[in-house]
Order: sequence, then C-alpha cells, then structure tokens
Amino acid sequence: MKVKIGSGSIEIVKGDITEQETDAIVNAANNHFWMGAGVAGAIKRKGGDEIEKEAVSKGPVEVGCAVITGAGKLKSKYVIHAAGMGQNLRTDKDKVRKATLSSLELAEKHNLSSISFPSIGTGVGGLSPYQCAPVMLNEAIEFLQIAKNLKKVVFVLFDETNFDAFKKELERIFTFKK
Ligand code: AR6
Repeated sequence: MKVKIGSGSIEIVKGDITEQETDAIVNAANNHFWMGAGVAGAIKRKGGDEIEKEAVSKGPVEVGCAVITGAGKLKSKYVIHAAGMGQNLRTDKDKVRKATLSSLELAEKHNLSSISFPSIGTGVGGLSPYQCAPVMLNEAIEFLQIAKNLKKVVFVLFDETNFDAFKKELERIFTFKK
C-alpha cells in the first residue's frame, strides 16, 4: 500500500527490513546501542558486528535520540539507530514518537532520499502495534510535508498483526482527510 504525501510517499510492506534497499534502514535500538534480539539482531547477523561497534561508540544518548552508522554488508547505505528505550527496555508512545522524528531528521540532515522503518517498540518493548502505528505514521506524514531531501518513507512490518495495524491506520487517516 502506497500513498502520496506532497512530492513524496509513504509505503507499507510486509517483510524483512534487512532486505530493504532504501538509503537508510532504521534499527529499533536502546539508548546504549548494544544490539540484542529482533531487528537489531537481524541487522547485526546480516550486516556484521562492525555496525554494533560503531553504534555503541556513538552512545549513550537520551532516549528518543538517534545516531547514524554504516550498514556493513547490508543493501542500504546507512543504519539509523533510533533509541526507543533506555536500559530497562521499556517504551511508550512518546519515546517512539521522538525516536521516529529523530531518525527522520537525521536522514534529512544527511541528504538521504529514502528510509525504511520497523515498528519501533513492538517487540522487546512490548508496545501494541495499534498504539505504535498512528504515532509513527503521523510523524512521517508531517515530516514529508516539510522535508526537502527525504521523499520516500517505507514501513517494513514483519508479521501480520503489525502489517494490519499500519495498513488500517493509514487507511483511516486518509479516509478522514478526504
Ligand atoms: N524486519 C522487520 N521487522 C522485524 C524484524 C525484521 N528483520 N525482526 C523483528 N521485527 P524489536 P523494540 C519486528 O524487538 O521492541 C533489542 O534488544 C518485531 O516483530 O526489534 O523496539 C534491541 O537491541 C517487532 O514487531 O524492537 C533493543 O534493545 C518490531 O520489529 C530492543 O530490542 C520491533 O521489535 C528494541 O526493542
């Protein structure tokens, strides 16, 4: 599913974020950037341990901030590590909102035109996909309206529940706006 926003677009796909060829993929990270399970584990396995080493060297940061590193052997050029939680590995809507915005800002600052996001906080963090989807989609929609470089935001959802939550929310937002 794809919707146009200004001169850019938001796309929702089901799949594995480590296979994405966008300029950057976002890692669902903690604020010290050690890479555990879920998206982080998959990025480390496929991209190489150097991604974690570089990310850890740029931390720790305040929860809600993001850092950018190389992408090792992955197809994307960069990994943006979005700190959606602290060391207690707990998150909430506000932390996810800030981490999403920080990632978008970092992509824009580095002149990137495309970025892929996972549903931050919905694995280890325990946030419901139905709470996560409106927060992340609204940040992306607002940001694309003012972005100069960033044109394409893809949400890569791993399972049916997350895909369904993002698809339903995007449909709801656009029905409401018409
Ligand atoms: N591609 C896309 N989505 C995925 C993939 C994948 N390859 N693998 C899992 N997901 P999580 P969090 C989904 O746990 O909750 C780690 O320890 C997954 O099903 O990756 O923000 C980090 O180091 C879920 O819906 O992120 C942090 O400490 C979503 O991605 C902490 O976990 C997010 O799950 C981050 O926890």
